[in-house]
Amino acid sequence: MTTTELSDLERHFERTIEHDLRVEPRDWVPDEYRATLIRQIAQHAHSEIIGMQPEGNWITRAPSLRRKAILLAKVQDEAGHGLYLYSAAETLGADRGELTQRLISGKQKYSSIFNYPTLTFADVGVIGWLVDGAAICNQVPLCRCSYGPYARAMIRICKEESFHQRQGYELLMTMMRGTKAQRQMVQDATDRWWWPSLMMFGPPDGDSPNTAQSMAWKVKRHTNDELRQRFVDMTVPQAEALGVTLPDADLAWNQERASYDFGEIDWSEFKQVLRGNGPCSAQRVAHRKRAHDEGAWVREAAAAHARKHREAVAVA
Ligand code: FAQ
Repeated sequence: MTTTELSDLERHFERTIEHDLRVEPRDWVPDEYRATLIRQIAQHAHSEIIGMQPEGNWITRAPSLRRKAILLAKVQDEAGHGLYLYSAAETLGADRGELTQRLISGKQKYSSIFNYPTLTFADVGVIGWLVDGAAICNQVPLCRCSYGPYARAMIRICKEESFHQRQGYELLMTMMRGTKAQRQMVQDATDRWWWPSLMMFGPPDGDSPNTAQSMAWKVKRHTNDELRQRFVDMTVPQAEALGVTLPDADLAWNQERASYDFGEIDWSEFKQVLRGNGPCSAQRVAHRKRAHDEGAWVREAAAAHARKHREAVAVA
């Protein structure tokens, strides 16, 4: 490719971003843009798949058939989200098998939040309320991401996350109308999940190496701290309506900022979790690896079927 051709392509890419148009798989993109998207989309896909485990833990022990059916549907949706996202990564030239290898060998990250245990059924409700609530806050702006296949996948994912958030909140409302022990379970789960939910948004803006470039490319539309603040402001009134206390003595309405002030996040815990030292990190990755190994025969059978089908079509 000549220098003139390359600069024409670069200009076209920059104009696409500038005019808020979508970049599509057929378009030329800078290598760094492709790498950033593969990194973020793969991490997002891995999070959805690993994120099936904490709640999957309760499917066989759900307290009623209704709760079991809802939970099964939710966990199945998460598998679907992972699949749309791996497909979006494939449009950028990534190989799904390779991405899975990078996950199970610890080379690629998934969300810190899924390294915490689900100790009681109230955790299922709190994951819906706080974790899906945080996911929605973070992901609604991604529906306007500059990369078309990712943005379009996010539209459906956000609709489903919305159902997930509501089922969690409804579950908690029901428990709060129950016995004292049930109310305590909800409070205990809230205490354990609140701070990890705030960490989901990523490091503070000053320590976020990727934000500036991702915002310039309109991959990210808001910074980590902006979205974290939005989540806190949205969630405090929900906690009040539910009747639980958020475990932060510094949480207070700031009239001047028209937002809630909140306490210092323990970033050393976040860093530990990212290094693979979260309470359930080893268990989550080992489980994913086991499932992948045990599924080898299914992948082989599907590939053999596809090959036979191709050969039959070629003969006909
Ligand atoms: N956990 O420079 P930044 C869900 C990494 S889906 C682990 O700020 P960036 C649905 C980051 O990758 C939840 N790692 O990075 C569900 C980077 O590492 P690298 C997942 C984290 O990309 C609900 C480094 O730290 N959602 O919950 C985390 O600009 C219920 C520096 O960070 C998405 O993935 C973290 N929390 O911003 C499922 C959404 N935060 O790669 C089941 C899409 C940061 O340079 C049940 N992703 N890191 O080595 C994003 O919006 C962004 O990637 C951020 C991070 C905001 C997560």
